[in-house]
Amino acid sequence: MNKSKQMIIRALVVIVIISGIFIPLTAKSRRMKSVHIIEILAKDMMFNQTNPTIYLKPGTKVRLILHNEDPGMEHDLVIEALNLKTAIIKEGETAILEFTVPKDGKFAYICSLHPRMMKGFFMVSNQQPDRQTASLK
Ligand SMILES: [Cu+2]
Repeated sequence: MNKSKQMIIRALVVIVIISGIFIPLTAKSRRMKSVHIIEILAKDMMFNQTNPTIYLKPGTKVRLILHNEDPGMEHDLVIEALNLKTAIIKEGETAILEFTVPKDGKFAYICSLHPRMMKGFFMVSNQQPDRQTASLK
């Protein structure tokens, strides 16, 4: 093997090592940036006071953070159609659901302990703007 071939091989090895380090990093930071955070406060037997409709696009990565600030009450958040549920939490506790929005549709979210009073909807569509009507307080 002559010297120039050795140098080419060495350069290729360096490129492989560098891309092996950086590609996973950039992919990871892109993933983290695109997570859509939804904060929901369970209080006075409601989610965010109004059980808001939350608009999402299919494929959105969601981190749903449920806080319970309802004295003496336990709550959870269940999306039956997507087979998702938080733990049942007490006042002062927080539960997190992470999921990828799968498809177009209208999906109810409820508190399984108070499904009549605590019920809202996720509207999933590419037509809707990617906005969140839910506000924390
Ligand atoms: Cu409840």
